[in-house]
Parts: sequence; C-alpha cells; structure tokens
Amino acid sequence: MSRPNILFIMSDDHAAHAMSCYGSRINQTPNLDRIAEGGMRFDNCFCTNSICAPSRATILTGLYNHLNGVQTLGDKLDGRQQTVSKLLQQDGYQTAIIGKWHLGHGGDSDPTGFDYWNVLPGQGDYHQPTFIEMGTEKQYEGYVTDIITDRSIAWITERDKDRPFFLMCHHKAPHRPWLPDEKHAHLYEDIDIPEPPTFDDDYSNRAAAAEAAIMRIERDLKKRDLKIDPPEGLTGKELKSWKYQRYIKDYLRCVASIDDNVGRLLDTLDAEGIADDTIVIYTSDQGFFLGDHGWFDKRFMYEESLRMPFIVRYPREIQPGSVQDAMALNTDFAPTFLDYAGLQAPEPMQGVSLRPLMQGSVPEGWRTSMYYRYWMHLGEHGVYAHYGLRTHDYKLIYYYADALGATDAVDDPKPPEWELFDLRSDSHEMNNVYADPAYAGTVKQLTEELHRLQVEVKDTPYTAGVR
Ligand SMILES: [Ca+2]
Repeated sequence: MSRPNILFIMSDDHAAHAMSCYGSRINQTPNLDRIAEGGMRFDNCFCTNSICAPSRATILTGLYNHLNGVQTLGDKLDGRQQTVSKLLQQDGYQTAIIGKWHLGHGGDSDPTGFDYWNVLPGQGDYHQPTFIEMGTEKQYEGYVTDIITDRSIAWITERDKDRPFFLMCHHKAPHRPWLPDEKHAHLYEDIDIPEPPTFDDDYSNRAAAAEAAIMRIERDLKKRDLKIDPPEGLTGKELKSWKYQRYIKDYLRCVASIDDNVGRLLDTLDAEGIADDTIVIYTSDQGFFLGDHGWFDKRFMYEESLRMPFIVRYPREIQPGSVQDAMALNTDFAPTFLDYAGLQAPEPMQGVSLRPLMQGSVPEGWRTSMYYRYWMHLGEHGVYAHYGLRTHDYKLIYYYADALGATDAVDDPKPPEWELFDLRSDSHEMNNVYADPAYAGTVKQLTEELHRLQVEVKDTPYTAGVR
C-alpha cells in the first residue's frame, strides 16, 4: 500500500471542552465531529508545556522544551535541529506549512523542511492579515481562518498527485483577542452561554498559584478583549458574568469559523478522492480556560489547559467512532507521522508513535504517567513556573517560585508550593490534598515517580538561580 497523506490541522488555544465531540456544554462543532465520528477521539492527550511556541516546537521536534530550546514565548526555534518535516521531505513527501508559525523569523528560525511555507508573522492579524510566503511579505484580503483554508485547499489541489503529502494547516484562531468574522459575528446573540462549574473558584488551598495568576475574567480582561464598555452600573457578580458572555461568545464565534473551514478541507479530500488515503488530525497547541476557575488563558498544569483535543481519521486503519483512553503527548506526534511514512523516529526524539493506539490496541508497558514543565515565570499572566506529574488518578504539581525573570506583577513572591489532586473524586482540581495525612503514601510514591520521569526525559530539578 502506498504511504498515506497527512493533513495536520491545528488551531491555537482551542480547548477540547469547546468541541461537541468532547461533550461541550457550550457549542456545536459538526465538522470537527465528522473527524471524530469517522475516526478516533483521544481522551487523554496532554501538552508537555501549555503555551504556544513551546508546544509547536515540541510537535516539530518530538522533544521536550529543555531539549529543543523553546522553553518560553521569547525563544525562537533553531531550525538547524532535526524536525519531522525535514525527515518526511527527505523521504519523498511533499511538505507545506500554512498559517501560524510563531517560532521566530529570519536566520535559522524560518520554517525548514517545507517545500512550501506561507505563515503569519508572530501572532498575525485576524482581518486583512499579512503573511510571509517563502520569505516574502504579502497581505491578503479577508479573514485569517478563511485565508489559511483557501491556501491549504489550493496547495492540496495543485500538489504532485504521484507523491504523498504532509500539510500543517495552522489556524491563528481562536487566540486572544478573539475577533470573529462577519459571518459568525451575531452567533449566540440571543442566548446565554452556561458558566462553568468552577466559575466562582475562590482558590482556597491553592494560594501561591492562584493568587499570582493575572488571567481572571472579572479583573483582567481588557477593553480590547471585551470590545465595548460594560453597561453603566453593572458591578460584582453581574459584571463578571457580563464579561464572561462577551469573552466566550467571541471565542466560540472564532471556533465556529474554524469548524466551517475544517468542513471545507474535508470536502476537498472527498472531491480529490483521497479521503481514504489521508490521515486527518485536528488538535490545538494546548487547552484553554473557558471561564474555568474564573479564568481565561492557559499555562497552568490544570486539566482545561493541559488537555489537548486530538481527533484523527484514517479509514484504512482507524475504527470509526472509537475512543482511546491511553495517554498521548505532543512529543508523540512527530514519531506518529514518521511511523505512517514507514520511518523510524530517530534518536533523540522522545515521543512514541501513537499508531498502535489508533489501531485500537495499547502496547504493553505504555506510559501511565506524564511529565510537564512550564518555564515562563510570572510574565504577562503572572503564573509561577512549575513542573508536575499526571497519572490517570492523580496530579502532583510543584511551583518552584523561581526568582529569575520576576516582574513587578507580584511584589511579594510566595514560597514554593506543592499541590496534589485526587482526580477520581476531584476532577475539577478544587481541593489540594498535598498536606492531608491520608495521602502521605501517595505523595511519596508520586514524588518518586515525578523525579524518575524528570530524569527519563533528561530534565533537571529546579536549582535556585539556574534556569
Ligand atoms: Ca496557543
């Protein structure tokens, strides 16, 4: 059998709980659901560092961020290192990336390993966006999600039909400041979107982390996010709810445009007669807080931010409508693409091919825990740097209160703090049981596992003064 095409569609900050195939309470995504219904939904796909550039670098390299050099938003990708696009290109795939890049520009930071690239500079614009096409700036008329899809469809239809392709279609949406297009601007106008169960979290017993976060709906959304001033006289709970509605509706309008455009891409595969020969993946670079814990944004190792949506369709190997519970990581994506191309993931890639999971079996010895590290201490959103461990039942997090890179955002840095959540009884992570004597044995065991995994992925514990 000839090698499959790989269509990798990734959006920016699209949380799984805003997709109907993941049971969203707040919206419908019929075209994304087509992928899940025709293929597999991964329920435990996690990001190893929940922020844009680092996740993208991990996806391209199959490496944790301390090994690929993109630990924070300020780091550029050094394109001289090995990437999945280079390996596929060398092996005869025609390769392209269209849309958001966000890994730096110029020198060694432009996309490498792509026959064709047409990417947004930095965050890019929603309307009338400028792109950099193979090194040349060009402005397009229209809405960014439509344009990225138009360019992707054009590239697919004009491809060399004798060779398989690898296309990374990377949407900017639904990233802040959540600017919808005209077509979806009035969606949800006459309804109230339900607030999440943890909307009024008071952060009790998670003080060090929560106090530091500058991402509260009630306090930290700005005029550019809300677009209009609140109605006169609105205060307290009512004002917070009003801000949430402003935020979440624009976010979901951006998602609705992605959903429509994913439908157009799927229709293109049908029209080209290649739907059976193409692996289609939809994911996002990380999750997002949709009012959960009273927040917008990401960064924290908490579920809404840690979890990546990951749905994949490939009729030749994947049972339609199937669900996979085994743990997948963004380090696994590159080895998975290589596996389908008939290539072995080279050292030092750290992920493992997800192909057996997609075929419906879980190999013996498959991981039952994962390691996470968020490196950007404080900064714009005031989140403490932390690392942690997630198993199927528990999550252990260590905020190491790094003094490096501290900003004025927090005048009185807190001491290091540990958190433990029993996900079996506390899926919303509202009750830190780290100090509970009943969990002493669990704490000991998980701490050992955290340190074992930290060594396994070649990271080192935090040492004061050393990044
Ligand atoms: Ca992102």
